[in-house]
Amino acid sequence: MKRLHRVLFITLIGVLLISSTVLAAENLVANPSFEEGEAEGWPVGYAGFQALKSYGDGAMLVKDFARTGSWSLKFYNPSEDVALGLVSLPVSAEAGKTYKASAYVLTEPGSGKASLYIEFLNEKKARVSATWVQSQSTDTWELLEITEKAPEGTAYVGLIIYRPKTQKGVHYYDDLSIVVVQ
Ligand SMILES: [Ca+2]
Repeated sequence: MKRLHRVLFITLIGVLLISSTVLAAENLVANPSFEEGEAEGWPVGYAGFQALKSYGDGAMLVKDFARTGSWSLKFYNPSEDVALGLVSLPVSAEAGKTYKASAYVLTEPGSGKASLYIEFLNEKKARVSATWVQSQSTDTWELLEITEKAPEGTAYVGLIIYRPKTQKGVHYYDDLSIVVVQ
């Protein structure tokens, strides 16, 4: 009986730990798996960054590959060489808190590297800071992750999936997230 109590107690602690982890890991990104939007169009909850202004400029929702759900976002070579970037809609953030941004990317063989940025913005939604990681460009779904403390002046956080015009080819993105880690 004593042993059973101990097992129950350990199980209870385990359940509590798992619950708190799940709560702590709430994803702040809207439409993180790209399941909302128009086929071969634009995902709901994102805006174009820099040269990417409209449909057909090098990014679209496709069903060719998906890590979860049915859809992913495809970056491809548009008619001319341009940088490609999509920004998640900024969500409220607090200076001093630490945030982790992540995304999965699948690279077509022979393509360049894909990048993920975490961006902190002030109250006017102007950039306070941005840091980034680059893919290894493997041919399986690769996790890109970046963890940063929100600097002084932060009011919002967002992520950017980005490819400079020197990195050509085809990349698929799926399962984006921003979580508070502490
Ligand atoms: Ca998806």
